[in-house]
Order: sequence, then structure tokens, then C-alpha cells
Amino acid sequence: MKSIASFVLVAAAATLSAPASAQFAKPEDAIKYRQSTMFVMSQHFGRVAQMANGRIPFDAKAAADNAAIAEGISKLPYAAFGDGTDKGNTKAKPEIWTDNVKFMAAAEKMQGDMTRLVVATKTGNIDAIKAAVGATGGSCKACHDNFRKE
Ligand code: ASC
Repeated sequence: MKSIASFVLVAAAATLSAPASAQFAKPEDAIKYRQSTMFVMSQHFGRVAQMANGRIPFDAKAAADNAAIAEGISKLPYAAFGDGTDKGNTKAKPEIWTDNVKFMAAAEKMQGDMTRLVVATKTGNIDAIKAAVGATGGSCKACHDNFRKE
């Protein structure tokens, strides 16, 4: 009985952690999904960046809220770079698949920067937020330079 219960738990965990790519009916859907999530992430990160750059008034709560949303979204795009999604309406470079370890390291760097941005926004300290925005924006840019076509 105990072992059956364990098996059910393991099976449920395996289902929950199955590659999220399984959710895409066709490659175009995966491409649209990763572009959409990147776009929404840029909108929320962009609001914090605009505050850090003094282009919109600093609002500590709005900064924290937007950073938290961007951090959550930063987890989403990478399941949508599955096999067969390298062609079509995409600027993705082949290196995403041929050098996937480097690509995923760049993704994780950005995700870590997003987490540090959330921590910074919770302090409400504009200098800490500026530094974290700079680091995060640098990660966005580095990955685009290496893995996105012009
Ligand atoms: C943004 C955004 C990006 C990055 C990048 C940083 O706000 O949409 O792609 O920052 O421009 O250089």
C-alpha cells in the first residue's frame, strides 16, 4: 500500500514536471508564446527601468509589483524553445540549439538578476534598484546579442 502511494506521488510529480513544451500544439504556437512572454516581461521590467532612469516618477510599490511580475514571467519563455521551433516567424539564432548549455546559462543569469531586482525593489532604495536594473538589462542585452538575429 505504501509503495503504491509512493508510486502515485512519483508519477504525479513526473507529470507536473514534464517539459512544458508538451503544451504546444504546433511550433508556431511555441514561437508566439516565447515572443509574447518576452514582450510582457519587457513591459514590466521596462516600467522599473524607466523609474531607475528617472523617465517616470519613482513609486516604490509599483516598482516592486512590476519587478515581481517580470521575475515570474522570466521563468516562462525557455520551455518554448523545443526541437522544431527554430524555423518560421522567429529571430532565434541556431546557437540556441547548437550551444544550448550556454543559452540556458544566459537564461538563468537573467532569471537570477530578476530575483535580485525583486529584492532591490523591496528595499525601496533607488540606488540599489538602479544597480539591479543595470545588471538585469545587461543580461537581456547579452542574450539578445548572442542568440537573437537582428
Ligand atoms: C528592456 C528590454 C530589453 C532589455 C534590453 C537591455 O527593457 O525590452 O530587451 O531591456 O534593451 O539592453
